[in-house]
Amino acid sequence: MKKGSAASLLVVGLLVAGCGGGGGSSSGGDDVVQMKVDSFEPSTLTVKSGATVEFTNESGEDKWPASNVHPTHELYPGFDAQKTVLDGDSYRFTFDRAGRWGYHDHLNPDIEGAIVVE
Ligand SMILES: [Cu+2]
Repeated sequence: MKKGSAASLLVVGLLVAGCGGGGGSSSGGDDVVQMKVDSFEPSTLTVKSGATVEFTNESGEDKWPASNVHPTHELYPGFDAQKTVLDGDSYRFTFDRAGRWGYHDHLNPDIEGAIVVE
């Protein structure tokens, strides 16, 4: 007759304290397009469907990112800041339609870029 031995379990409670505090760098999950004086950087940005792209104004001037085609912006309705984005400010838009979406600076339509949504 075998005698069962009672195994004692050592329960070790591990507290995993996430990644709190610290110096949070600006490496968020968003995709970023920098709006420069005379260009968008990168000029073409590829993102996954559903991604939110942040257009940051670092130009020192007013900017207005909007879908082509100027001036009606009907290529991708909704993709339009609809107002001036001031220097240091930003505009965010969530892309959920696959395709290649050309856009421009509505205040300076020669400045163009594209968002490729996969
Ligand atoms: Cu326009």
